[in-house]
Amino acid sequence: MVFRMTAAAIPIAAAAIIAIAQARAETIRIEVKSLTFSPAQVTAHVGDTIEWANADFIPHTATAKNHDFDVQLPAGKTAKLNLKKAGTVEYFCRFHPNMTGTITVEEARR
Ligand SMILES: [Cu+2]
Repeated sequence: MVFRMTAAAIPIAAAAIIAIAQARAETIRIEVKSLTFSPAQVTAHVGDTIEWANADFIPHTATAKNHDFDVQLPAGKTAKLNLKKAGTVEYFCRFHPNMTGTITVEEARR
């Protein structure tokens, strides 16, 4: 017996593949408190989301040294970034350049 995928089945299969990829993606939370990123170093995978939670009463940013991203972190708010490519990115806060962190992004999970 030959399995044939009908045209109607293709979108369903694609949706299933996307659902699996999303199920494997993780959200990595970084606390922003007392002018520090904690943890300062995280490892993630392509497809994961970084979520910064700013517990300070002043705004910060998560700004990549290589200009890959520049995320505003208003006081008391969270902000998210979806990781789209592998590599190590160092970032800092534009308002407080002593605040630094590193995200090591590995290839997507399989
Ligand atoms: Cu700051």
